[in-house]
Amino acid sequence: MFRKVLVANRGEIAVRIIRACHELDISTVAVYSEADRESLHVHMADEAVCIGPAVPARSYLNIPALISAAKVTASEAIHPGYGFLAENAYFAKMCTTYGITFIGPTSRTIELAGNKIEARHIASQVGVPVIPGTEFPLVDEYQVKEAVKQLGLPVIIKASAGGGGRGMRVVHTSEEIMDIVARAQTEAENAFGRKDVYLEKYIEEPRHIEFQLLADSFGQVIHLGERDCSVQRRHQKLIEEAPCPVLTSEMRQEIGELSVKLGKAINLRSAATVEYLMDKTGNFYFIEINPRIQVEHGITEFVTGIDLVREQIRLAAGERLELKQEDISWVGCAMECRINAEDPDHDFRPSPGSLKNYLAPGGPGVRVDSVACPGYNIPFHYDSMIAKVIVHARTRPEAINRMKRSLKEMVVDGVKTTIPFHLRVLSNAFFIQGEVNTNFVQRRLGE
Ligand code: MV4
Repeated sequence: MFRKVLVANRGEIAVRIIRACHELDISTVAVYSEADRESLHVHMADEAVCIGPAVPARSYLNIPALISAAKVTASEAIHPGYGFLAENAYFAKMCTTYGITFIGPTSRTIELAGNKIEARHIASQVGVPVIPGTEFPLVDEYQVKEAVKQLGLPVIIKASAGGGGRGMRVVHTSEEIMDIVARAQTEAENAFGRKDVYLEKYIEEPRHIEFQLLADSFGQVIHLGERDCSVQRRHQKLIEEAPCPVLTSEMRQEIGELSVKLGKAINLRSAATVEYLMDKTGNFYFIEINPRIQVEHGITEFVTGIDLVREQIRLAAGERLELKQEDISWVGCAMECRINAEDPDHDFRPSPGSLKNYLAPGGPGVRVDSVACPGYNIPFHYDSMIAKVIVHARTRPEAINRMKRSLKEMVVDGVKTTIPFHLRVLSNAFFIQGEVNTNFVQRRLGE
């Protein structure tokens, strides 16, 4: 096992990783920008290194600064968390070049996952259902027109290097399509450095369901079931739950096994998530694979009892998966609300500033992952999530009830937060019925 791990991230995920390391008796190194000097992750780690100014490009995205920090502290491994460099194949490669273990998949797997056209191809080869669409980057008008004839409108144009909702456009009429393709290519080139775009049939009002994978370096891959992340707004997830309220155990097993096949096909190790859309008739379609720990991993931890970050570290150290698929079972229902410093009454605009009073909820079945405390100053340079409230209960109605109780107990003074929004969702009749899809917030709450 590693003696020392550097955590290349900030905020609640840095704290989460430090906790997992300390439970494994691993010494920790925090890195921080000038804006995070007083942050909780800096206090909790055994050592801390300042890696640059607040602007992410010069600190948390600064590869030479991170590799140097790992070298001077004699760290044997780097955990990238999520966001920042977590899906940067070049960073994973640089870690390896400098003799540091990257706690995540290989740079080759990250590259594959980052190429959506390639990932779709591999998925369909192993029998994972993919959304009907084009198998190659779009090149000429004839090809586009033929594809639209086959698929029918509406279609969606996606950047092969995009993901998480970035670089997508829905097309409703065939007259506009060539203009939109051209614009999408230019945008993709500017945003991602690769201009490839492809077409898919547009799925209306789908549920967003993702399967958690764990893999070791000996080719063993297991799945830990799914999370329903349909409650989101402008591609920002707001509430996630496990299990998905409408999935049968037969479907879980079928899609789980297909996800495992895909994991094996891309030589996965560590943790990853396979994302699907589920249409109104219950059909599943693969959309992308995310080779990282995700924000919402805690709900899977609650229902399976498995510490995913601990597993990531063990697996990166070359240990075997101790659990077989038959050993995995799911208990109860877990739900997560992301508490953001945003004003839900004003289009969720950021509400940065200093916290005055702060009190996290507690009690049975409640977990709060956060770096907030009274007086904490929320830097405007980074994302606005200040806490994740995660609850676990025997049934979904009990989980909803426990979440409402927790959010009412929580005190966050000094900034606007998404708490009132969450309380509205938790009392919404459609949500209570488990009737959610990616248009829920817009359609049912009029946001
Ligand atoms: C789609 C889609 C409908 N049809 N693809 C958005 C995030 C990215 N991972 C894929 N996304 C979508 N792809 C087809 N063919 C609708 C979405 C989508 C969405 C997906 C998941 C969660 C929230 C979403 C919100 C709007 C659109």
